[in-house]
Amino acid sequence: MLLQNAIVRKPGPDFADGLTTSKLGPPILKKALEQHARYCAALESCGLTVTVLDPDLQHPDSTFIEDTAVLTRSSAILTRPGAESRQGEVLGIREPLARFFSTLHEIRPPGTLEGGDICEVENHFFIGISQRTNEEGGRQLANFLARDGYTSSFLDVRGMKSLLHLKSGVAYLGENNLVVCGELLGRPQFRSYNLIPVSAEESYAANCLRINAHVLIPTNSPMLDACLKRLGCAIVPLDMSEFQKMDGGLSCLSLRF
Ligand code: CIR
Repeated sequence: MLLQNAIVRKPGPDFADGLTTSKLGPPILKKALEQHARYCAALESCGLTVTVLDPDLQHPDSTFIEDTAVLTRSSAILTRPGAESRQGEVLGIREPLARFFSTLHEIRPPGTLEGGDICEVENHFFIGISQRTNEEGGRQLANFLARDGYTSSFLDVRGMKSLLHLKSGVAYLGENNLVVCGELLGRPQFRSYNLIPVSAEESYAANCLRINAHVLIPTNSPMLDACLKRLGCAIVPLDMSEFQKMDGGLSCLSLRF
């Protein structure tokens, strides 16, 4: 699918107060803002028009905007993050999405769902059931997706403590190519794909991002870089160090459509 737009939100002054499990130390805001600006420039160089939203001063994790919505060709589904401190972020994405989508749905309690758990593969959506997305949230999403003509299936990743979200460990690059890390490699649901394994040392790079003719990957992922180049991918490497410190990867910094 040709992507044309992205919505991003700049990190705010309290970015370092967000949720994290990483032991990489506190992020440096100035550096995060520079990395964010380069991320936006990379999206533009891949052909996207980027809408940049102001920081949400109430929500330190709100730069990880992917978690607040799931987008299809014809509708936007506002999520209900499983992390309570993030639930208020959704309010701030309704109006920006309404500029582009005439149909908006929302995940309602007791459902919880974060966009990082949703992996779109052609006309199918894998819905990760995780610490953040529950089965009720997954069922509500599956119903909205079915109305728009998509199929979906659940993938339980609750046992995989190293994964915050499903997409922390898997990325679809088109043409049947699926980048997959760790235990997810053995999942029967992925058997029909051309699996591109990511080693444990480079597990952070499993969250890479295809945008039209390019694939964005984090810097310092030489094995994945070489592997994707062999497949003919045009790679855009991006330094994501400050976002990694807050458990965020390439996909979580934008909503793309
Ligand atoms: C969180 O723990 O919710 C944020 N600090 C990171 C969210 C990353 N989101 C994503 O991978 N989709």
